[in-house]
Amino acid sequence: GILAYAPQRDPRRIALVRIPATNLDEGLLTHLDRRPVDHALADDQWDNYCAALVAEGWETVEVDAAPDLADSVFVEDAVVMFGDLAVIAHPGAESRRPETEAVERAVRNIPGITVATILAPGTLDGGDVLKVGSTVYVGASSRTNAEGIRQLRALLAPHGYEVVAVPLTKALHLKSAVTALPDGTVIGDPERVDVPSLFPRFLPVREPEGVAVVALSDESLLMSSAAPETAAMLSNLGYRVVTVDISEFEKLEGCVTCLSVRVR
Ligand code: CIR
Repeated sequence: GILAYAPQRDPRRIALVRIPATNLDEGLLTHLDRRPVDHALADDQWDNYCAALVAEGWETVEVDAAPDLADSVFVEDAVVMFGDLAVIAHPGAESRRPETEAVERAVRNIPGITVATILAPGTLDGGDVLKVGSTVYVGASSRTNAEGIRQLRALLAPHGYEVVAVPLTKALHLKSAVTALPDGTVIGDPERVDVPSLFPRFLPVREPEGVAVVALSDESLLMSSAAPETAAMLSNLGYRVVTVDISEFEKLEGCVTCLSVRVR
């Protein structure tokens, strides 16, 4: 007869993404001068980015489009995942605040997710939050304020995470300056973080676009094709590196991490 022999199913690996707005070229700029954005190319690059996630075993879930929210494609800033806990951000830039509503809706549709929210006067952008194991580095940036950091610390304490706040005056977001390899090594530009020695294992990289890596699994990384030296260095360290061209998003101070939220 047929025995109750449940096949081992892989847990769903979901990545939230959001299609670029029609006014993408009006996205906020802090450190870069405005350069023309090629919309058709941006759409192609976004498709390729999503395809790269799918090819690596991620299921992409689209947040409802927000055609008039220029920065909405940078979905990472609107929510941060800590296992089953979703923390809805309160973006530091006023123009980005309407982004969170549909992101929250999308997150609530995923079974098993609990939702918490950063509230005014607290501000927090997801791009300022870097998880390394149970340590959560948070950039005190122009977008994330002390109250936002306090709220995140209080929300995460019962879940066993330690929030380590990091002064950040030379980059837009913490993750525009540093990200983490699957083994917990923090890689980034020592010139763009105020105090690089705050990170116990720090690997400096030279290319500006090389600071951003998305850990797709324990052995594979997603990176921008604009950082070939860094890609070669990381592949020498034993990682399989997948690259995507995201030039149009880089013109708007976005990077590989900002274009998706990995639910994990
Ligand atoms: C902004 O200024 O908010 C957008 N133009 C770029 C956001 C990039 N997000 C990120 O680094 N996490």
